[in-house]
Parts: sequence; structure tokens; C-alpha cells
Amino acid sequence: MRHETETPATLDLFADDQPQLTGTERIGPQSVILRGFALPLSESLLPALRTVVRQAPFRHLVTPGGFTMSAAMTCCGSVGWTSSRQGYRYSPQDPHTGSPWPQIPEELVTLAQAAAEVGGFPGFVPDACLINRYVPGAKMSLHQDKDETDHRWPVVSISLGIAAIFEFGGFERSDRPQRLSLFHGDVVVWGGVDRLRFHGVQPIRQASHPLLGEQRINLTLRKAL
Ligand code: MD3
Ligand code: FE
Repeated sequence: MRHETETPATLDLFADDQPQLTGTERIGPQSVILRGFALPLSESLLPALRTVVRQAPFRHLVTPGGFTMSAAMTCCGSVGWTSSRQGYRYSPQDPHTGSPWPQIPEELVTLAQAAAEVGGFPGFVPDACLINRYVPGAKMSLHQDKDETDHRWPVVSISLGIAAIFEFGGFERSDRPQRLSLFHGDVVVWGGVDRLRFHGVQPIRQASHPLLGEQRINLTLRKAL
């Protein structure tokens, strides 16, 4: 029998930085974290991501209110999410290049479909993938994702690189959020009644990941149209 007192305090100090490698954690009535679900794919995911980013480079969007987002962003899919002084919208062209967004890598679609099915959303066919890149200090303030047409479909998110503390709130900005650590390879399915909950990312702490260096990449697969 193990006792709590047997855990050395020196290990405990850094418990937050230790990824939970596998397993399913329910974090809301219709949201689950699939720990390490993307790990078997990380070999093929990173080259696929590089191909996307060559065609549609990361950029810092400016909110309609005139603030520059600290996370850099790009997209792939038949539409991509963009922001300007005019507002937020999904658009078939990348305003930065004037060209259509690159296709969503096939293995990413397959992974998102499999995760959605585990999360209770069979038949999910994403048409947009938002890609956020955080360097230490970058964050995302509490917000709702409301620009998609049909909120009955979930959002599937994939975390890569250094860890993040994710804030999962309620239906009002003022609802106190629960805090969850997300690690390299974690996949989260957010759907149903949880789909319009406020959420955000706390400023990323300085760290280095063996594959990605000093950055966190988050992919969100959505059905926008
Ligand atoms: C919960 N991205 O791109 S992903 C975003 O880590 C965004 O880059 C964060 O929020 C990131 O919009 C969080 C997790 C996420 C995405 C969409 C959600 C959680 C969600 C929609 C509804 C509820
Ligand atoms: Fe969001």
C-alpha cells in the first residue's frame, strides 16, 4: 500500500509538468480529454503541418477592436477563420495570399473523426482546421466559438509541443473557469451542451519540447459550413 507521504516533495513540486500519458477524462457533460490520442500520429503530423504552413504562413490577426492576438494563426480546409477590423468570419481564401487555404492533411481528418466518435459524435466531417502557435507568454483570452453555422457539431482540438493551462468556463464570461493542463498529443472533443462555453489559454510558461522547441501548437478541427 502506497502512502502519500512516500512521494518525495521534490517530485511533487513539478507534478504539473508531468503529462498524463493515456486515458479518457470527462471534463464536461459532452466533453472529453483523450490523453495522448495523437501521439501515434506525431511522426506524420509534423511534416504535414510544415506543408500547410509553407502555403499559408502563421500571422498575428488583429481583432475587430484593434488588438493584435499574441498567438499566431493559420488555417487549412475549404474555409479558414479570419479576423479584421470588419469582424470575424470564415473565408474560402487566405486574405494573406489571396489563394485558397491548403487542404486539411488526410491523417488529421481521420484522427479528428476517430476522436469525435469516441467523444460521442459519429459522422463528424471537419471542413476547417485552425492552427494556433503560442510562444512562451502568448495566451488566448476567454471567448466563445460562435462563428460556425451548426453548433451541434463538436470542435476537436489537438495539442502539440509545450504544455498549456486551459481555462474551461461556463456560459457567462464571469463564470469561474476550471483549469486543465493540456500536453503534447492530447486530443479534446468539445461538443453538445459544452460547445458554447467560454474558454481560453493562460500565458504559456517558458519550456522546451523535444520535437517542437519553445512553442505550443494547437489544431482545432471544426465543421464551419
Ligand atoms: C471549448 N483555441 O482556436 S483549443 C480557438 O488552445 C481556441 O489554441 C485554444 O480556443 C487553443 O478558438 C483552445 C480548445 C477548444 C476549442 C474550441 C472550443 C475548446 C473549446 C469550443 C467550445 C468549447
Ligand atoms: Fe476557441
